[in-house]
Amino acid sequence: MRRKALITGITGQDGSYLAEFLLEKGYEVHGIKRRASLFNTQRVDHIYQDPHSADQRFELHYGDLTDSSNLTRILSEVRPDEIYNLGAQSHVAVSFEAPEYTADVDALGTLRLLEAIRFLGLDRTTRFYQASTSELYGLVQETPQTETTPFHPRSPYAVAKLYAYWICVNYREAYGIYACNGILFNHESPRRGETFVTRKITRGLANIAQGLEPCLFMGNIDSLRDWGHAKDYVRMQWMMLQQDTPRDYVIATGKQYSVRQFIAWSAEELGITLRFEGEGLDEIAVVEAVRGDKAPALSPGDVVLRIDPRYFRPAEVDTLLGDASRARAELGWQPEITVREMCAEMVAEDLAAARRHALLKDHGMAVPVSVEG
Ligand code: NDP
Ligand code: GDR
Repeated sequence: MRRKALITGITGQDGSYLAEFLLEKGYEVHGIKRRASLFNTQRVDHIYQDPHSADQRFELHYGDLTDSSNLTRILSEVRPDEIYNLGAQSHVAVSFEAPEYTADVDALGTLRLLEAIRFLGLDRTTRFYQASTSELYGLVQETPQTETTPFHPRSPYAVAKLYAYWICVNYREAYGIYACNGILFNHESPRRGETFVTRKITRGLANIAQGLEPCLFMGNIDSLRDWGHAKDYVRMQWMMLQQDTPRDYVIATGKQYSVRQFIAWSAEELGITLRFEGEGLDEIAVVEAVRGDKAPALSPGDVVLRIDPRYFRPAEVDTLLGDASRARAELGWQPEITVREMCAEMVAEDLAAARRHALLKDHGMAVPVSVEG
């Protein structure tokens, strides 16, 4: 019998990589997709299979984590061996603007799935992965952070994810459900949403280099993160569900860099040397030199980055650094893609898109450029 996986958040960054990974492993992959006025399936279009085709192994179901009747129906139809709960309102800054919705999706959505597992009598057969997060550590109590570091969430997103973390542990202890939390540190890729910091930088600088945008406006560029590649992290999500006993694991690279450093690397990939000048709200990044043909719109002296306080958060997570020793020792996991390799990959894809858009613009066509986030 082919194994069946159900992924919430399949249209997101991780969902798309995980779906690819599981299809390669021979799984039948089901995904829950929200109804929207546009298709919104760009990240999974390349693996989409027509429902009329014979031997269909990839299927999307309309659904929403705020709707328990619909979740229960999908679970009863699919009866998956493994559920990966990746669906979430996943943007920390947005969670301050939509705290109640974030709690509904990220916290109660997890409960709804676990209850559906119980209600349908899948508690002995279906394994459950919960997308937990390093944001749980928030105001960090020790460095590096491990599975035993105390939590101190700093946003409505993180508080909602804290509920989801504990309800997962609780259903494991109370009902014996195979449920585990992957406490994942930031992970990125060319498929990262445009309003998360790394993608905002690689896409923004590529657009500026091609003359599509004048300047990047950023928030706290002193923030420190432990960034890995999403491809390495979804492999670990699957590995976690293959153990005899469910357990929670930190997934991280163990290396930490500032947002400013990521900006400098991204600029280097475009042949631009940047100089940071000024302090606080007056800090800017100025082009010092341009090499090669990737940034025809830029010259020395151009200002490509300014600070805009609108991107500061009401409460910030200043520093995160993970220790994935448990995952390494028990599962043999370690990341294969370095942050520099990832940055190069992201810039290359965003530059290719920016070049296409510049060509369209030259021919008088509208192109998507600025994003808030
Ligand atoms: P994305 O934001 O790229 O994807 C989120 C997914 O959730 C999208 O498919 C989105 O659908 C879906 N979704 C949002 N709201 C709902 C809803 N109400 N009902 C059903 N689905 C919904 O996130 P990532 O792929 O980056 O992250 C995956 C998970 O891992 C998330 O839970 C995130 O919080 C968590 N996480 C991510 C980390 C990271 O660094 N990437 C680190 C730690 C945890 P749509 O496409 O329609 O918007
Ligand atoms: P984060 O990711 O909040 O860590 O949550 P994000 O990339 O949004 O921010 C990282 C850090 O960069 C700072 N920053 C900015 N961030 C954004 N988005 N835009 C800016 O202009 C900007 N300027 C500075 C932020 O303040 C922050 O310190 C991500 C999400 O994927 C969560 O779902 C996940 O749980 C965590 O990672 C681990």
